[in-house]
Amino acid sequence: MNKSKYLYPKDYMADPSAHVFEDKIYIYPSHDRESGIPENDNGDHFDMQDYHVFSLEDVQGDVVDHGKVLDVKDIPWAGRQLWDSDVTEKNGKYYMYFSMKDKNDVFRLGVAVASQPYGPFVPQEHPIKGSYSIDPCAFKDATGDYYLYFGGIWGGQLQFYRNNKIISPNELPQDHEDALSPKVVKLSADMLEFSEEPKDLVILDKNGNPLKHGDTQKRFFEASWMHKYQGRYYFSYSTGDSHLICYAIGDNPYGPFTYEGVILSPVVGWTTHHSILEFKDKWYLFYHDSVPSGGKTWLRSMKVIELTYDENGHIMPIDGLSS
Ligand code: FUB
Repeated sequence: MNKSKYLYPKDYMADPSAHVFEDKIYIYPSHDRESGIPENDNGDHFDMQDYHVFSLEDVQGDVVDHGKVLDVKDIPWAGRQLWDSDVTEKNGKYYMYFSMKDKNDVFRLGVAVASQPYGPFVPQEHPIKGSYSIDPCAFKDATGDYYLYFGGIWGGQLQFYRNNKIISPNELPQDHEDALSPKVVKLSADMLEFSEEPKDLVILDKNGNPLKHGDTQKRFFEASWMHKYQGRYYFSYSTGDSHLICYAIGDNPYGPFTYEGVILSPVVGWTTHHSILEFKDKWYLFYHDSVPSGGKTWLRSMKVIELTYDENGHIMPIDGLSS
C-alpha cells in the first residue's frame, strides 16, 4: 500500500488515533464540522461537538461507523471544542482521554469510560486534576504502566504554562531559548487521574542540546504520539506552523528523546496530525488532510498509508501532497 486511502468520505474526521482492540483496528478521530466561526490563531473555527468511533477488519476493508459515542452536551464540565482524543484498554475497560475547553475557556483533559471499544463512553464529572492543554495520547508500556503524552501551542494554550503552573505574562520563549516541551505523565492505577506531576518530554538535537523555540522545522507544537519499534520509544508530533510530522527516539517513556527526522511533509490544510499502528506485521500512518473540502483547514478527512523503516529503524518519509 504505497498510496494513501481516504477512510471515511461521508463526513469530515480529523486527528485519527488508531489502535488494535479485539483483533480489529479502531479509530478515534475528532469530528470536524462547519460552525461558521471565522478562522483565527486561537483555533476557534475548530468547534467540534461530538466523537464517533470507527472500526476496520483490515486496512483495505470496509470502515464501520459506530455512531456518536460522546457528546459535549453530556460532559458535566463542558465549555466548548472537543479536540483530539485517544483511547486505551485496561482490564476490559476502555478509557477515552479527550481535550476540551471548560466553562472558563481553559483547555483541560477529560476521561470517559466504556465497556466496549466502540463505546458509548461515559464522562467523569470533572476534568483530570492538574490537567491542561490538548492532544492526549495514551500509551501502555510493556511494564503494564500507562502514560499520557499531551500539549499543544497557541490555540492549545501550552504557552500559558511553565512547570505545570499558569505564568504571567504568558509568552512564548524567545527563538534562542529552549522550545516548549510536550508533557508526559504516568496515569493512576484506576486510569482516572495523574499519578504524579507531568514532566517535560525534552527533545534533543544530535549534539545533545534541547531544541530551540526558533527551530520551527523540528521543535514540538502539538499532536503527540508514542509507539515502540524494536524496543525503542518513538515520540512523534506536529511542528505546527511549519506543518511537519517529525519524530524523536528515546530509550524509556520519559526520554530524553533525540530528534531523528520528518515522517510526513506538509499536507493540504494548516494542521497535520497522525497516529502510528502495527497491524498484521505491517506499520501504518493514520493522518488527515483537507483535500476533499477544497482546502478548508477546519474540514479534514482521515487517511491511512503504509509506513516503512530502514534497517537502522529510521522511518522512511512520506510526501504529504503526492502520496
Ligand atoms: O482538531 C483540533 C486540533 O487541530 C487538534 O487538537 C490539533 O492537534 C490539530 O489537529
